[in-house]
Amino acid sequence: MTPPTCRVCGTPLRTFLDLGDHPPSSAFPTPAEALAGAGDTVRYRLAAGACERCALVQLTGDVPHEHRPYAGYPYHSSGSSVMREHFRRTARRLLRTELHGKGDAFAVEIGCTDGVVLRTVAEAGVRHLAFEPSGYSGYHGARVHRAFLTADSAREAVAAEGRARVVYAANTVCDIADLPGLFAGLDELLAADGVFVFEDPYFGEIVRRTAFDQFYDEHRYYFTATSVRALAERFGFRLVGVERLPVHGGQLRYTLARAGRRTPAPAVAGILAEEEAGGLTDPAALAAFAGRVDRVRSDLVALLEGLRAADRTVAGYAATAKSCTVTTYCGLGPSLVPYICDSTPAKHGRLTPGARIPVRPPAAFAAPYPDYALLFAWNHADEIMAKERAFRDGGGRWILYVPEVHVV
Ligand code: DWN
Ligand code: ZN
Repeated sequence: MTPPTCRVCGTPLRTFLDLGDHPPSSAFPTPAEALAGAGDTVRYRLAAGACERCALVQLTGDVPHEHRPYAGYPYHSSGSSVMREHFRRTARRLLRTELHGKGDAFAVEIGCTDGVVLRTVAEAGVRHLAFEPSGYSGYHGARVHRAFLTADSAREAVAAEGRARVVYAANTVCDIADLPGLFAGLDELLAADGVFVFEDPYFGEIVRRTAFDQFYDEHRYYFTATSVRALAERFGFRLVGVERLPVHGGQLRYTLARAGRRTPAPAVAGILAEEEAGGLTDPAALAAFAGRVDRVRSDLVALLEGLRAADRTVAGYAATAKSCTVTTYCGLGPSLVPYICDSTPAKHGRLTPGARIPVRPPAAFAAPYPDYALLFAWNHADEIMAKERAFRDGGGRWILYVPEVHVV
């Protein structure tokens, strides 16, 4: 079988992780659909590889949908107060550094973080537009162009609004299979001295925390500063800024400018050197990561089976996209995790993809509290554990599996 090749440069990939066949992470069937053998029956091979030439870590195979199944897509970034504040702070930073005093500046967001960023930008009187193909309407009044950013859609926007000083994206670029198409759109859309600022899960943190659940169908790419530098240069841009972010399990925020327009900040050389020294995508490091992932699976299953044998009650907390990877790879079903409580109304009364664990509203968590709660939204642990203080005070215990299986 021919080895998979890099989606950007065509070089053979070195596969380092194979988690088996998985359902789409956002396919939450109703009980009736599940009974009829529908809703979540599509499977794809969840495996990841590193490009030997451009260092881009990526899913090695195709996924069931080239773009997210946007009809009824159930993810809303505003589900977390920490994330809402993060996006407000980000918008204020962009206003201060890139948009302040820039006359009739125009700011664009790809994907829309529920409109939090653009509403903050709009309140400062800056023209704005979101390229967001989903039909989700809760964008708090932000101006949304229901399209993917491509050279054509960019030309349309420029004809109407002029070129953009800033294009921003959060948790979106890693989902976009056609990166050459994205950069063609950016080239049409960005002003000569404009910047493209985007943030995504950092592969360095995924490896450091053994956060294997960050691998799922929507995340096509797992960026590093090294791979983003190569990507930028391939399309006439340069990596001129990089910033570590604590959100979503550890992210990097990248700032790209057109070649020759800005001097790279010292932090760029710093992280590139750190990645080089750390051998982030060396075969041995990646094999060790895969070994740790296997260990998490055996430890988590052993813990849950032990709790079941001791007649202790367990519930899942937050039916995250990531949870699909964990339940599928570890073979967790309702016999080990009888239900998951989640704050997304679109998921209530449905079953999780593949594992078919019932999803219940948040109120079910305390009615009555389980003995143990398996936290699938570990990236929001501080916020959730504070909110659910009474669970812990009443003797409840949290099960976490990042960076290894442990109970708090
Ligand atoms: O990359 C992506 C990230 C940004 O968001 C998307 N592809 C899909 C999604 O991934 P996720 O579902 O793993 O994201 P979160 O933010 O880790 O989890 C969101 C889920 O957790 C929602 O179903 C809501 C739920 N949740 C909850 O039930 N109670 C979340 C919080 C904060 C809570 O308190
Ligand atoms: Zn490549």
